[in-house]
Parts: sequence; structure tokens; C-alpha cells
Amino acid sequence: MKLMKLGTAAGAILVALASLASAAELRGWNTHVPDYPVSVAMDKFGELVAQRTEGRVKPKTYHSAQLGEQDDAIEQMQFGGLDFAVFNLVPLNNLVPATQATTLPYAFKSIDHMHRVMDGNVGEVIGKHMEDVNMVALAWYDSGARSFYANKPLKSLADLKGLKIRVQNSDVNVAMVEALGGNATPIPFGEVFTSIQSGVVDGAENNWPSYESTGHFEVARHYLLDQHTIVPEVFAINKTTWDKLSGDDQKIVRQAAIESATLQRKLWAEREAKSEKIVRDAGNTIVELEDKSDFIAAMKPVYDKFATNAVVSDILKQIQAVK
Ligand code: GTR
Repeated sequence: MKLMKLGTAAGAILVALASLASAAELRGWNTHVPDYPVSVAMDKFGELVAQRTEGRVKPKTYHSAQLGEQDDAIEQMQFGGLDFAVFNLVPLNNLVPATQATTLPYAFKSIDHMHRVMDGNVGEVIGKHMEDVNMVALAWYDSGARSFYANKPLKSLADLKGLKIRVQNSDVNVAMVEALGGNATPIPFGEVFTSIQSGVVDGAENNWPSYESTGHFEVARHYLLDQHTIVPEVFAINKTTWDKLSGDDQKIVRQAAIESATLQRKLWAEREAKSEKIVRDAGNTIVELEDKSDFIAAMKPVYDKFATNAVVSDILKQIQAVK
């Protein structure tokens, strides 16, 4: 009644405020700095969803691990503290073993191969397994190929022997480094720079953009391009949040995530080239590991341990069957 007496403009403002308060504000987690391809694409997702739902759903991404490191974020996603996130699949390995098939060394032939695999049945199968931990997979982002770097010369695989290498928190990655004769230490992403600088570890492994954007390339100046893994990243939404959305809003949210992934893959290719240039211009020593056969042979115990269970071996077969 009172509303009627306030002029139309004031009434409209009140209605707008009321709908703002009821808009679903979704909290998104991201580990990267704001200009990173993942970050820009997640912001785009937020814009698209807010626009297309006319403000009913308003996603906001918190960059630079403001909401915690990846392992904490994975826990928060299961229990509802977060609504959406982009996760690298390696830190999901222990919780969702199906993801291990995509993070085993040399599982994918190339980045394009990884895209074809993840956009097809394998992406769906892994998505199903993620639902068991309250997450819905909406799209797959790129994170290039990962290689080792250290503050000591890395001219060949043999140079990794005896080095302390930071890995993401995954039993597969611990086993990979140990099979190469290194000592694996799981450390959160945000602590790797200081860990290398202070000598807690001798090196780590990552793709060009992360090697560059974190400044790791300034403290670990030897990069051995072995390209051991091509790890997909998942755009995931908390399943409870997802189930609360209307069917129409679910369609909008899924479509926006897919479009954000297309943008992310394009930005990724550009950023890879840019990061590589920055690192090369800084004078770092970059060695290409052309013959990967020793690396592949050394991975036998890793495959024996992780690729023999039914779920992982079935997904691996599907990956190999995709041309
Ligand atoms: C990056 C990845 C991050 C994080 C990081 C790490 O390439 O995009 O999500 O997993 O590697 O090494 O922890």
C-alpha cells in the first residue's frame, strides 16, 4: 500500500532493491591472478550469467586464492562454502580417482587431443564421478603441458635424481616424481615461490603461464621441457547450488560456462606464447626433452599402481581410442 503512494520512480527503486536482495549471489573460487586466462574467463562467465538471468543469478569470482588454497577450496565446494570454481584435476586425484586417468604422464597426445577427449564421453564420465562429491562439471578449461623446473641445471631426466620437487597434492604426482628418483613434497601453490627461494625444495613443475605468472621462473631458472602431463581444468558448480536453480537458469549457467571455456582456451594459447617469451627474454635455460622414451619407461610402476583399477583403466582406454 505504502509503495503506491511513493511516486513511480521510488517504487521502481524499491522493487529493484527487493529483487537484488533475492538474487542468488554465487561465490566463485580461483587461484590465479586477475589477468590470467582462467580469471578473465571466469569473470566473463559472471557477466554472461548476470546479464542473461537479468540479475537473478549473480556469480562473483574471488581471484588470487583469496578464498583459500585449492585443497581447502575443494573441501568447501563439497560442503557448500563455495558455489563454483575452476579446479585443476590433479588436486582432485585422491578424492575422485576417475580424474587420475587424465593426469597420468603422457595420457594425452596433444592439447587438441585433450580438448576432444574432455568435450566428449570422458568428460561426461568424469562429471558423473564428481557428482558423488557434490560437484557438477560444466566445462573444461586448458592448462597446457607441465614440465619440471629447478634452481639447479636440468639438462636431462637424470638431473632430477635426488632433487626435492614440489608437487600438487596427489598420490599420482608423488609416485611420478619418485619413479624419476626425485623426492616429492606436496606444497600448496601459493607457497611454492618461497619454498624454492628458501631452499625447502629445489624445484617444481608447471606450464609456461604459471611458471611465469607466479615468478617461479625467477627463482628456478632451469626449465626442462618434458611436457609430462596435459592436465584439464574443470569448471565446476556445487551440486546443491545447481539443484536450487530453475531449469532455465541451469541452461543459462551451463551455456555461459561453455562459452567461458571457449574464451579461456583462446586466451590460453595467447598467454602461453607471451609467458614463454618473458621467460626466454629473462635468459633462463630451457632444454627440450625430445626423446621421451626414458620418461615413459620410468612411469611403468606409476601405471601399474594407478592405471590398473577398473574405473581408471576404462577411462584410459577411452582416451586412447579418441583420435
Ligand atoms: C596451475 C593450475 C592451478 C594449480 C597450480 C599448481 O597450472 O592452473 O590450478 O593447480 O598449477 O601447481 O598447484
